[in-house]
Amino acid sequence: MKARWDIFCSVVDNFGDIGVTWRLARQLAAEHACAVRLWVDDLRAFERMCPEVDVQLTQQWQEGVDVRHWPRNWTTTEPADVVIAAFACQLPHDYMEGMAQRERVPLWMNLDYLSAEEWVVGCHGLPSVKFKGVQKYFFFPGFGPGTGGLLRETGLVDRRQAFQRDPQAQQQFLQSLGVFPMAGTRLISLFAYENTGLASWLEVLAAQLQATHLLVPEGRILGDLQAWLEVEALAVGDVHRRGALTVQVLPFMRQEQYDRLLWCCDFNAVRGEDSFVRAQWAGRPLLWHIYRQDEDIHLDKLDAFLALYTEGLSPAAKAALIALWQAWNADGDMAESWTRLLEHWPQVTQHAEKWCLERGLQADLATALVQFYESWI
Ligand code: TRH
Repeated sequence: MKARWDIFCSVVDNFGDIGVTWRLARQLAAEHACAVRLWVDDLRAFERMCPEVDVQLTQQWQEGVDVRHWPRNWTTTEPADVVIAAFACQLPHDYMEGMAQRERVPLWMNLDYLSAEEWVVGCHGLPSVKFKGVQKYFFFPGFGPGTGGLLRETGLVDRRQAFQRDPQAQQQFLQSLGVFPMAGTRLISLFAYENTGLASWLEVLAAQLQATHLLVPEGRILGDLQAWLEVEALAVGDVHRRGALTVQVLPFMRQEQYDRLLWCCDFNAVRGEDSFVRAQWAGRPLLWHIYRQDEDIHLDKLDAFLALYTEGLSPAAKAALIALWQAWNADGDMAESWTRLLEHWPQVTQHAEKWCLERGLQADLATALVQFYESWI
C-alpha cells in the first residue's frame, strides 16, 4: 500500500512556494512511489510554470500528482499518512481535526525555507507544536549534514553534464526560444526582483570587448531593464543591442526549460529559493538576489551562504564575488566588482562545478523526507 502524502502550498507571492512544492510532489511520486496530493490555493501561479494545469478544476492529475485546488471553504477530506505544510502555511482547521481523529495520527512536518545559517542544524527534525496529540516537526532544507538537504532529482547532475557536453543540444534548445547567440558570446540569464543596481551592471557589459547576450525571462526586473534601454515597453521576443551587450526578453517558461536555460548560460542571476538551488545544480557561477525580509534578516542568510560557498576560493576571487553579491543585494554599483570578478573567471567557473558536485553527495530532500517518515512510523 503506497504511503499517502498531502502537501499544502499557499502561494504567498512570486513563484517559489509552488516552485518548490511542485518539484517535491513530482519527485515523491516518480521516485518514491508515494501517492501525493498537492493542495494549492492559487492555481494561476502554478499554471505559469506548468501550462497543462487547468485553473478551473478542483482536481486534476499532473505528472503523476493528484493536484487539488485548496478552497477557502474546506470540505472534509480524509487526511494522509504524511502531511507537509510548506513554508509554515496554516492547514485548514477541519483537516487538522481529521488528523487528530485518525486511528494512526499522521506525520506532520513544516517544510521550512532554505538557509545556510548554522542554527538550522540545531532545529532540523525537532518537534514543533502539537495539535490534539498530533505532533508537528521542523524540516529544514540545507547545504550540509544535519539538514534535510536540497531538492535534487535522481540523475539531475549527470543529465546536466551531458547537456553541457552537447553543443548541438544547447543550440537546439536556445533556438526553440528564438535565441541565436553569436559565437564566442558570453550567455547570462537574469531572473531577479526590481533592482536599480542593474543599470551599472549593464553599462559595464555594454562597454566590454567581450560580447554578452543577456537572456531575461518575463518578470519583475523588466521595469529596470526597460528604463536602462530607454524604450517604451518590453515584450517577449524583443531584442535590443547596446555596444557589446545584446538583451533578449524570453517568456516565463516551464521549470524544465528554465533548468536548460541555466545549463546553457555561463553565468546565472537568480533569486528566491528554487531558482537559486537550480543554478547551483547548473554548475555555473551565479548571482543570488535574495528575497528581502523585515529588519534585513535576509542579509544574515546571504552572508551565511557566502561564507559557505566561497570556501576554497582565492582571497581575491572571494572578495570580488562577495562584493558583487552584496552590491546586487543593496541595489549598489556593480561595475567595479563585476570587472574584478572577471579577472578570476576560470577559477569561479571551476569552483561552481566543484560546489555542485560536493552538494550532490548529500541525500536529496525528497529522500530525506521519506527516510524521516520511515524512521518515524
Ligand atoms: O519566484 P521567487 O522569488 O519565489 C520566492 C522565493 O521562493 C522566496 O523564498 C519566498 O519567500 C517567496 O517566493 C515567497 O523565486 P524562486 O524561489 O526561484 O521561484 C521561482 C520559480 O519559478 C522556480 O521554481 C523556478 C521557476 N521558473 C520557471 O518555472 N520558469 C521561468 O521562466 C523562471 C524564470 C522561473
